[in-house]
Amino acid sequence: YSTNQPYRTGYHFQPPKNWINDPNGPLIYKGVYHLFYQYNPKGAQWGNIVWAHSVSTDLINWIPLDPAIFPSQPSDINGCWSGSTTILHGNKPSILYTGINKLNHQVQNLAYPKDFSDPFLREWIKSPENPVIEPTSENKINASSFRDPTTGWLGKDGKWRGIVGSKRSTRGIAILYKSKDFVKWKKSKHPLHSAKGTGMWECPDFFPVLKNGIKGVDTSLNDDYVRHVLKVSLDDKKHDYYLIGSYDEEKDRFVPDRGFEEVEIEEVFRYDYGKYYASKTFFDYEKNRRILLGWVNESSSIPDDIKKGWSGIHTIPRTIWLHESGKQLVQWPVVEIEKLRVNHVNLPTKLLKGAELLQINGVTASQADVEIAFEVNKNTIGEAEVLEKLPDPQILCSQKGTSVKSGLGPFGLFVFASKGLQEFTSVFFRIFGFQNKNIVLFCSDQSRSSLNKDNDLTSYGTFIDVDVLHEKLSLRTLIDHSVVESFGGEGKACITARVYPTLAVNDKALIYAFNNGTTDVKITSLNAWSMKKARLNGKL
Ligand code: DQQ
Repeated sequence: YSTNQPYRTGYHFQPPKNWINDPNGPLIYKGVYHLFYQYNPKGAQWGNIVWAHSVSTDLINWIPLDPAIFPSQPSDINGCWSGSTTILHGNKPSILYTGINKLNHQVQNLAYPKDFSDPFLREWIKSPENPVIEPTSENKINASSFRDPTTGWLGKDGKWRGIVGSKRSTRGIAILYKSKDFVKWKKSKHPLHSAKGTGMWECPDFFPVLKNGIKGVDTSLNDDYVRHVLKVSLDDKKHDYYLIGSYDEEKDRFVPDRGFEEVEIEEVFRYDYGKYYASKTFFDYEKNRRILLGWVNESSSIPDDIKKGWSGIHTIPRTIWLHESGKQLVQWPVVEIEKLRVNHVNLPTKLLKGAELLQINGVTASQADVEIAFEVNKNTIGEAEVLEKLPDPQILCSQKGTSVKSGLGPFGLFVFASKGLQEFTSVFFRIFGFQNKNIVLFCSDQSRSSLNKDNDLTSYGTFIDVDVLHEKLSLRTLIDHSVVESFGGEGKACITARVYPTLAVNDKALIYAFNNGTTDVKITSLNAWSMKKARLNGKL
C-alpha cells in the first residue's frame, strides 16, 4: 500500500495494515493489558476473521503478538468471531468466543492460555469440549443469530453466568447460561433480558457500576452499592445502546429503569452518537476502574479503503462510571493519554463575539488534544431559539449545521480546517429554549470535512444534559489525522467521527474556536496540546 498515508492515526489503536473490527476480551493480567480484536489477515475488508492480539502497559502504546485464536477445529473452521475473557478462580484467564462451525452455525467455544506464567499469554489452547454451547433443535435457537458471549460473572450460589446475544423474529435477546465449571453450560429458562422490535443483539456487555463515585468494580459484584448496566450493539441500527437498572440475582433477570419497550429508541442512551460499535468493558483491578473500548469504522468508500490498505480503528480507551444523577454514564479518556501531550497552549479567558473566529496556534493541528469551556451570560439566555417540540437531535444538527445562525450558538471548534475554510469539521453546541427550560444540542458536522464527496459526510448529534445557567459547557476533542473523538459536558455525551480532508492534511490543518451565533459567549478556559505519536503495533 501507499506510504503516503495522511489518514493513519498517530495515537488511536490500529494495526499496520488490513481490516479490524470489534475489540475482544480486553483484560489485565500480571500487570499487562491485553487487547484482542477481530482482524482480517488478508485484506482491508471484513473476512477470514481471527483474534489478533496486542499487549500494553499503559493502554496507549501497543506491541503486536501473533493471533491468539484462529480457525483450527470443526467448531470454528469458518471464523473466530467476538467474545470475552473471564478471570477464573486462581487468577486463570479464559476466553469464550463464537466459532463459525463447518455447517456455518454459530457456536460458543472455550480456550485457555497454554502457559499461565507467561504475562503475554501468547499461546491459547482450545478446550477439547468445544463447542461448549451450541444451538440445537430442542433449544430453538437461531443458529445464525447466536453470538458474542460476555465476560462471566459469579452468582452467590457459586455458579458462573454469562449471556449470548441473539434474536427471535425481531425480538432482541440476551440468552442466559449457567455453569459450575465454565465448561458445561446450561441454558436458563428465561433470558437475562429481551426487548421486542430491537432486532439482533450483538456484543452484549453486562456489568455493575457504583452508585456513588467513579471507581470501577468487579464484574461479579452485586450489592446495595451498585446498579447494573446492559449494553447491546443493535445490528439494525449499528449503534451501541445501554440500559441502567437492577440485577435481580434470585430471578436472574435484569430490570432496566427505562427499557427499550418503555421509551422511544431515540431516548435510550448511547455510548457514542457518532461512528462507534461493538464496544466492550473490562474491570482494571490494578487501577480500580472500568474501561471501555470501541470500534470505529471508516467513513471512506471501500475502494479507498482497499487503496490505503487498511480499515477500522479503536477509540482511546475510556474510563466509564455512573453519573451522580444515576441516570446516565460518563466516559472520559484514560489518564495515560495525557502522557502524549506536548506544546501546551493556554489561552486566557475571552469573550467570543457573535460571528467571531479565533485561531488556536502553537499545536500540531492534525494530532492534538483540545479542551475548551464556555459560559453563557444569564442575561442573554432569552436569546436562545425556542423549540415548539423536540425533534430528533441528529436531524436538528444536520438541518441547522454550522452555518445557520441562532441567538445562542452554534459555538465550538473547527478542526481539520483548511486555510480559507474550504474544508472543516465542526464540533459545537446550540442552546434552545423548550418548555421554559434550556436544552443543549451537541453536534459534530462532517458536511464540509472533505472536498472528496465519496466519503460519508453525515452529521451526528444528541441533546446533552447540562444546565447552562449554572454549569460551564465543556468540550474536549481528540484530533488524530482522520479521527475527531469528542466529549461534551465533561463526558456526558461522546461523538466520534471519521474525516478525510484533502487540503487540511498534516501541517496544513488548522484549529479554530468559533461562535456563529448572534450573541457573545465567554470562553472560560482553553487548553490545547500537540499529541506525540504512540507506539501502535509497529515502529514508533
Ligand atoms: N462482529 C463479529 C460478530 C459480531 C459483529 C464478527 C459485531 O461476532 O456480532 O466479526 O460487529
